[in-house]
Amino acid sequence: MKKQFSRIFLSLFILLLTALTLAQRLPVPNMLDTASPNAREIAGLFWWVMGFSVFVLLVVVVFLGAAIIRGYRERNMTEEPPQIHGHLGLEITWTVLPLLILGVLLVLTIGSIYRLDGFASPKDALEVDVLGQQFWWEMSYPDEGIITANELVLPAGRPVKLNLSSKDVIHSFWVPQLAGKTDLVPGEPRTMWFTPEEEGIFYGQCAELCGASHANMRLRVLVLAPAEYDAWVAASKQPPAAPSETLALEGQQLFSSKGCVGCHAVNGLNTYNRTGPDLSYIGSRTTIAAGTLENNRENMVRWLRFTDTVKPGVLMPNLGLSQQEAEALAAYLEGLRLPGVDLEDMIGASSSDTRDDTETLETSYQGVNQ
Ligand code: HEC
Ligand SMILES: [Cu+2]
Repeated sequence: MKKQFSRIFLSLFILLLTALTLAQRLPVPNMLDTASPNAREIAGLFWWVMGFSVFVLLVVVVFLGAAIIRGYRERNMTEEPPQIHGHLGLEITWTVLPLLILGVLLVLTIGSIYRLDGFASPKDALEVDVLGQQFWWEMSYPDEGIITANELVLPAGRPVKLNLSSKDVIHSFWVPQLAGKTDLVPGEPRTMWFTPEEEGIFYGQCAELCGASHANMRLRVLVLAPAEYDAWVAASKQPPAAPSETLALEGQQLFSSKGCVGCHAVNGLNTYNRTGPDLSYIGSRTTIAAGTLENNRENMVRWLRFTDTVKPGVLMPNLGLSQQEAEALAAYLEGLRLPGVDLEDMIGASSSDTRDDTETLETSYQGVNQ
C-alpha cells in the first residue's frame, strides 16, 4: 500500500516536472552560457563559490556519515560519548578554515568588482547612456547622437561602457550572458562595461522590483557585425520616410491630435522629452513595450487600445482609442523604419543558435495577456 502510494506520487511529480518544462519555453538566459569576457569573469567567481560550497558539503556529509555509522555499530546507550567541548585544536580548525575560504572569495570578488566597473573600461569603449524608467529603458549614444529604447544595438568585438541612471525608482540592468547586474539609482550615476563577442540577441531584464510591471521591463541587446552596426548608426541619423498610404497618413494626424506627441518623439516631427520612448524607428524594433510584445500590427493595435491591460501599472495612459484609430496609428508607426536597414534580417542572419527564441517567447506572452 505504502509502495503504491509512493509510486503514484513519483509519477505525479514527473508529470508535473514535464508540464513545467514544456510550459517554460521562454528564452531563459543562462549566466554560465557566457558571451563576453566580463560574463566569464563572473561565471568564474560562481565556480569558485560552488567549489568551496561542495567541499564544505562533502566534509560535513563525511563526518556526519561516519558518526551515524559508528553510532549504529556500537549501539552504546549507557556510556557518555567522549566530550570534546573546549578542544583547542578543533576550535582553531573550524575558525581558521572558513576564514581562509571567505578570505579567498573576498580577494577574488574585490578584484572582479574592480575590473568590471565602468572606470576600468578600455579607452576605445563605445559609450551608451542608459536611463531606467517605469517600465522601460532609454538608450542614448552621446557620440553618435542617437536615442532609442529597450533594444541596445552594439557592434561585436568592441567594448561598451554603460552610464546607468534612473529617472524614478531603483532599477537594475541585467543581461546575464554579457555582464552582471548593476543598479540604476536616481541621482547616483553608475557605470559598467563589457565586450560582446558574438553576434545575436541577448535577453535582459530589470533585476530590481520597481513596480507593478517590473517583470515586463525587459530588454534586448542586439549584437551586430561591425559593418552592420555602422549601417544602423548611419540609418539612425536620417529621418524615417514620410507616410504615403492613406491609413498611415490618417495615423500621423492622430499621432498629433491624440496627444501622443506630448510624450513621444519622432525624428523630423517633434523633439524628444524623455516622457515616453522615442518612436522614430519603432517600425524597425523587434518588440514593443520593453520586450513585452512582438512588434507586429495586431500587437500594436492591442497595445494602443488596451495599454494598461497589456502592461499593468504602465505610465502610458489608455487614451480610449477606437479600433479604427488604433489601426491607423499602427499603420503609421509600422512605417517608421530605419531607412535601408533591416534589423530583423541582420539578427536573423547572425543568430541561428537556440538563443533566437523570439517566436515561442511571443506566443506565450500572447497567451498571458489575452
Ligand atoms: C503621458 C505620456 C504618454 C502618452 C500621451 C502616450 N504615450 Fe505611448 N508610451 C508612454 C510611456 C511611458 C511608454 C513606455 C511604456 C512601457 O513600456 O512601460 C509608452 C510606450 C509606447 C509605445 C511602445 C514603445 C516602445 O519603445 O516599445 C508605443 C508604440 C506608444 N507608446 C505609442 C503611443 C501612441 C500612438 C500614443 C498616442 C495615441 C501614445 N503612445 C501616447 C507614454 C505616453
Ligand atoms: Cu525596473
